[in-house]
Amino acid sequence: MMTLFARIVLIAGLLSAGAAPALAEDGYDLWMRYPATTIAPDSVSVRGDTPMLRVAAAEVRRALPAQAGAIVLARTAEVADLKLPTATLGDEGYLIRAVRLNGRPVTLVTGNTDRGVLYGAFALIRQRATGAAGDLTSAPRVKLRVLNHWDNLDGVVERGYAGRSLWDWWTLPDYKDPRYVDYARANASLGINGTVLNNVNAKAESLSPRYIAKAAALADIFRPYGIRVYLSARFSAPIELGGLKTADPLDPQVAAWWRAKADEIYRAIPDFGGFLVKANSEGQPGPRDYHRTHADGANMLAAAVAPHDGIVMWRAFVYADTDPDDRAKQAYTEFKPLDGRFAKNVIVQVKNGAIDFQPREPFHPLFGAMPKTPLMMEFQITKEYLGFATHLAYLGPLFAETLASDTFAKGAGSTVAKVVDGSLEGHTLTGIAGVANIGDDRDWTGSTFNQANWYAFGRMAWDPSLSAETVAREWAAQTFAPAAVAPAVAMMMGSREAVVDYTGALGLAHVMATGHHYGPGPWVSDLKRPEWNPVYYHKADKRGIGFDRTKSGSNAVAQYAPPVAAKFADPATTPPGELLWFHHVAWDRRMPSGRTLWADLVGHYDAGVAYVVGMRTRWDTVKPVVDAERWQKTASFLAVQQREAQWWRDASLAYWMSVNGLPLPAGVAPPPHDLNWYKALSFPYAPGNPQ
Ligand code: BDP
Repeated sequence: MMTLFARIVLIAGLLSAGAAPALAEDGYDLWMRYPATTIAPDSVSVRGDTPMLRVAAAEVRRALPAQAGAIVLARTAEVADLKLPTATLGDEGYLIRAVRLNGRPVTLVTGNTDRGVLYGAFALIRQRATGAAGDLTSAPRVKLRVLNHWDNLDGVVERGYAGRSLWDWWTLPDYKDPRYVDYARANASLGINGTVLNNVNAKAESLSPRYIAKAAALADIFRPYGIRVYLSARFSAPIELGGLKTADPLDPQVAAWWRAKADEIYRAIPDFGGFLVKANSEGQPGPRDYHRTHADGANMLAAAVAPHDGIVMWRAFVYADTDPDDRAKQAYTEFKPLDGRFAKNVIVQVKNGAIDFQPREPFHPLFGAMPKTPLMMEFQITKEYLGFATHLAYLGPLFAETLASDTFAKGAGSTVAKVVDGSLEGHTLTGIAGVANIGDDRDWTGSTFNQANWYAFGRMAWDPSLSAETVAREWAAQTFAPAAVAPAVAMMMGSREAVVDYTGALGLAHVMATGHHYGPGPWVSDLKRPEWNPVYYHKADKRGIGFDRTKSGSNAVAQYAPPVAAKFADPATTPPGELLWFHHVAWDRRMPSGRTLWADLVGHYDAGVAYVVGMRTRWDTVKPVVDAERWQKTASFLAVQQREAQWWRDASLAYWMSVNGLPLPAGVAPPPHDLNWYKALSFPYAPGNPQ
């Protein structure tokens, strides 16, 4: 028998031998991993006393180490005698500067409003945590920086892979989970200033008095953090909740019902942001049901919220089973003629690409095509088509690629970013939305690296010109120990391209399995609506592969400004990454790489898998400097990703070979199973797919 002492010695020995270098962590703290010893409370002083200034000061006290020096938070009006250059700050920007106040050297954090001070406080924390220094001035380039939660009232998150909804609708408004405050802190730290609480596939009940009270409780919690609450509105709510016979937007009773509903919401939530609407899309009701236009529908709702300064975010994600035209063209066809017909407080929300959040899509042709209408960007942060929460895919490069795309709407340099930030046409109502990847998992987003996608969305919504790498570096510096930063950034930067490669490169899209969208399904051809089938998108046959969107095909290219249309109309000038999006190309076409299209495609699949192998190797090198819990979860997920990348590659190749009858290039490993084996796989309980 071991003595007690011997046992203690043994346990201590075991612990130190296998000890993690840092405390085990579960990722709950996100990028706000503050040091244990924090600043002395009296080193931070605040001029003024409002809920927002109070939370700003509390955050700084909590975040900064004892040696941070004296810090003063104040609105610019309080420090007018310093004559600081504050004109460019607007009502959300901030300035951080070393100054002397009352003869004492201090770091001043200031803004024209409380909100500016709040964002400045978080910027100071970020600056110190990333080892940066010096004066800092910043103001957001986009006004509405909004998360879209696709959260259902039963707690299921549509396309959510990080657990259930954060909102416990059942216990609200009485019980206020402290986590709601942490959610608000995280968003405020990035400058996110709005959140749509419920799914765009909305239930009318979200607008019932009971649920308005629940939304109001959340709004109260979020308010000091500068976050406004919005709701998705079901267009037919006047029928379902109001007992009306119609939801026709031109019916006076319908308009009156919405006005009264808006008044009711604003009584409970005085700073309610407004409505987000998915209408006449994928079975949702809308104005088209009454032969009215999207503008008729949007303007009617806009009139209801206008007296309260609310807005309507009206989605352009529409395609109809009655329209046989190329799905990629339908939103443009429907919305372009409505340019100039939307009310002032309507902003049209357009997905980054014309189909649906694929790993790569050319920018949506509506950007640049509706000069008289403010257009809001919609990105998807949750990775519905990029490996759910399990695959490591940093979306910064995807966001940046879209924002930097040149629409040529007003000549060269008319980037999507300039459309979205309003500078191209002088719009002041501007916005970026991100479909949230947040759930009630301890780490919020299902994996450590998915936190970077929430982070990147927020930072790039604030400043669409930030580079993906800058943002990755910033995030990693606040998330990992210094020695892990460079390897983490190196893993992240190529990770989205790797997903493109192993799911289908060169402009392939919508080749995933049905419903849950988990894994490959390029062979699917039997779904009710033609445009639900992957074969509709890739059009692979014995001769070639790809969707002809030139004049000889659907002519979707004509929806772009002439220089862009000309570029996309010719396979020789179409970027290789978008080739099969616009062209049906022979399998033996010579590619810029010198290989045939077929050999190139195969090469991309293998490169994608190889990248994941490389990420695993790199992740192994940081084991000594990352806490055991986060290291292990990431390592396990990378192993899953490698297996699934291989599966995508093998299943896809098996299918393409069944179509083109071509052998694999020399030295390439054949898929280990035949096509039927891959086709037979089924995943009835894959997450994120509400039935
Ligand atoms: C698709 C999703 C679906 C959403 C839809 C939308 O598969 O769950 O409802 O987009 O954006 O990507 O409305």
